[in-house]
Amino acid sequence: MVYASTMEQTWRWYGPSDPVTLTDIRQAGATGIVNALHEIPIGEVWTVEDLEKRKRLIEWDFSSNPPRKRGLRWSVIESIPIHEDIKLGKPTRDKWIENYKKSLQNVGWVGIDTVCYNFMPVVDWTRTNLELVLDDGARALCFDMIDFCVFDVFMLKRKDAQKDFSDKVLEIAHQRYESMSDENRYMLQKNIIAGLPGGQEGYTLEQFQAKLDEYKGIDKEKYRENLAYFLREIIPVAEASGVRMAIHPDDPPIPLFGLPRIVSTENDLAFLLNVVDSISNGFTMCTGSYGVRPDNDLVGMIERYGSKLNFAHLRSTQRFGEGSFHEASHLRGDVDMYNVIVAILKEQKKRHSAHRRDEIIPMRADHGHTILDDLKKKTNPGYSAIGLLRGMAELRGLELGIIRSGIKKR
Ligand code: DNO
Repeated sequence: MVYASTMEQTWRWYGPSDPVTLTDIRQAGATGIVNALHEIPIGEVWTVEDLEKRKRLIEWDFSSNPPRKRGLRWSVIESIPIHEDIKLGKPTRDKWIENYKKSLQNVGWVGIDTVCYNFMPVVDWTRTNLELVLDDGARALCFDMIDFCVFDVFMLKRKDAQKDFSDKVLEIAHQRYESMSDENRYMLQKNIIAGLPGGQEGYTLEQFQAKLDEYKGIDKEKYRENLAYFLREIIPVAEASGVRMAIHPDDPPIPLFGLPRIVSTENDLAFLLNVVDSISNGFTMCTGSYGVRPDNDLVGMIERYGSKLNFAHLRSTQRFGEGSFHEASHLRGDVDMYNVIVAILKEQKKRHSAHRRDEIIPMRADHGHTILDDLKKKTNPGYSAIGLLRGMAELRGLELGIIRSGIKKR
């Protein structure tokens, strides 16, 4: 049989208030936990004490006497959010960058080796509907360009917003806006700007507009410079601390609200990986985010930049209409999951031959459908247990099949 190691199966846990428990995650077959100290205000230092406390909670079960290991390790932090002053390139950024460096040193000190983060301005991941009902009755997250246009042009009334949409989208959006109830309009606003789990912050309409205004004058080039400045500062510290950074792509990978987006394409990736050439300056291959753009060649991106692939979010999306998509089940939709996994496993083999210590790449099933019993429960959108369990089970089965049949692109 061919030698090949499997990826590390991880699961995003939102902390003690997550309805999905660590025991559930263990039973789902994951061995790695993806977690963040969401309670720490953006920009503040993550202390060794706080990190160790959370690590103990994740890795040890104190309900038994004596306490025993749960069989889970805190493998990835997702995310240490970046203060807006850094993104905006304000003079005060240096103070926040110093804090970020301290956090990374502390992360390395407690033995966590991967940090996922993003450089999206103002909004983190964005969806217009968190409960799209699919034809099998499952609920899925959705980004509908018409609804997005309704919000941007007719509710937020952003200056010149109509220039960002086609005439067709504008016309349908206008009709839809007119026919929407106040409650539906409120729900749409809430979905877009009130903050999704793990995202940055929530805003009111006025706060949101004020945030957007701060970005006036920051175009793509300037924004790239701000990211480059940040990377030049923090990557050497990450490297010295044994921490691998994994930048998450823009979700969705297109400009929103006239804001610059710089992690959406292969060209963007090439730019940022080039700023500092280090294994610590790596990326998250989020197949669902990059995969929304038909011009992104996911398999090629892994083949070309795999040595810097530090984390994988495996999920698929289904495009529809003009720029819209919903989350598909993990092996369906637009993502060629078979060849994505082949490419990742090939990268692991290369690392094995090169005796790299980070041979095993952590992956997690991302954004499951809400199905079965979870339809009756309160869950974190995209992160209900059963949907993710289904996704993870499908992915691990596919991975095993690929390994047993010799890891060949097909
Ligand atoms: C959503 C996630 C994002 C991601 C951050 C990474 O499910 O993929 O919130 O965690 O963008 O910084």
